[in-house]
Amino acid sequence: MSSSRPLYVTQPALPPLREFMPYLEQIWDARMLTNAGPFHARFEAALGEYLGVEHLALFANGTLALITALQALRITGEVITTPYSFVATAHSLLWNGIKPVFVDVDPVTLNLDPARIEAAITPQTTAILAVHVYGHPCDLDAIERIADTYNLKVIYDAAHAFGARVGGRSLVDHGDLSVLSFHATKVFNTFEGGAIICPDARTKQRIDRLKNFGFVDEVTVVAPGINGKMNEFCAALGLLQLEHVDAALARRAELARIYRAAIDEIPGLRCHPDPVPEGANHAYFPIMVESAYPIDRDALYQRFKARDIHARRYFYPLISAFPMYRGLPSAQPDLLPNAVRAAEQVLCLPLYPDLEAEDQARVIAVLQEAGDGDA
Ligand code: T4K
Repeated sequence: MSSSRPLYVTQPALPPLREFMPYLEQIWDARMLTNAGPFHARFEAALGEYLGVEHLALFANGTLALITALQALRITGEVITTPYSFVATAHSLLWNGIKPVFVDVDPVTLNLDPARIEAAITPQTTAILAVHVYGHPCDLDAIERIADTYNLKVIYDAAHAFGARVGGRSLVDHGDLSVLSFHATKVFNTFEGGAIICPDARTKQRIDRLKNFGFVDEVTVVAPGINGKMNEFCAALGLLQLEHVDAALARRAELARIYRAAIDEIPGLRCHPDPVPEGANHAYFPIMVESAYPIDRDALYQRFKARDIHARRYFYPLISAFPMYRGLPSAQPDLLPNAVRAAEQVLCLPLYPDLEAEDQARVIAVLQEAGDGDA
């Protein structure tokens, strides 16, 4: 007998509340709520160890981390980026007075297409802001080659990439800086949160100052920094979440395997990407609804909605279609055919560690019925 509860694209993974209570008691006792408290220090160290990186700075959320990452590298002028992402990616550029230059995505990975980057470089270009969309790696080598050739910085928006690995190494350990999000909807959450992974202690020091208003000491401010600090509640939760994240990743992989096996049998639907890269974190489960399927992506989205299943069209509309971007020459849809197609075809299905087998079966049944042409 199938359930009829509403299903969302994700549901935050949380540890048992009883496990969190001792952490809360410690915060209450210490009365240290934020500004680099003891849990902040412990979580930062434990997270670095988990990710296999030496230097990182915690943030209140991924967007503030992105904004600060650009400031930390003193990025100005034009930055090459992708239209196929969450809007925070490009907004971080506008917040810094930087002009985004959109470049189309690769049709297979849906990440920034390195083959199209060089043509977009001008004397004003200072950096590439690429996104590991759905946690799948960008073409790291090709992007690095271009950055080296043209003396550009590389920032990876790795908001989706927690726990993903490439060649046995953490995916966030690439580029000049990588930025994580620990938002409630992410693979690893601290309610709200984020981090910048950086190459050395000096860069970390600069980032730590920038996220604390630019303070160096009680009386010295060296930059117009923002308030990007992670508080003790979120840091304590993060510390505890680390104990559970491997089980959550394993459960995601299992659910993804079940989806793939079912969807491979349905003509007109394609799992993205196919095959799934080695070391994937299964942060999302995107499918492409192609023309051979009896109904289009939006009709399928509505059909799910009518059954209280809230799949999401990540990422539609494209960032380049929003009012603050669509006037840019690089935002013209005919220059971004692969991103436009993806925005029309992709639907992200519910995927989270607590997704019950019967609920996943409900999702698959909708795909099968619509695929059979049933009304
Ligand atoms: N770069 C990229 C590539 C990103 O994807 C993001 C964020 C960022 C940067 C910025 O990082 P942060 O500043 O957020 O740390 C969500 C998230 O708000 C956003 O974090 C995320 N990307 C984006 C892809 O998705 P919405 O507006 O789609 O979320 P919302 O509230 O509709 O949530 C989706 C579903 O999740 C809901 O239908 C129900 C469920 N849900 C959600 C929340 C917040 C829960 O069950 N519990 C919850 O607490 O943007």
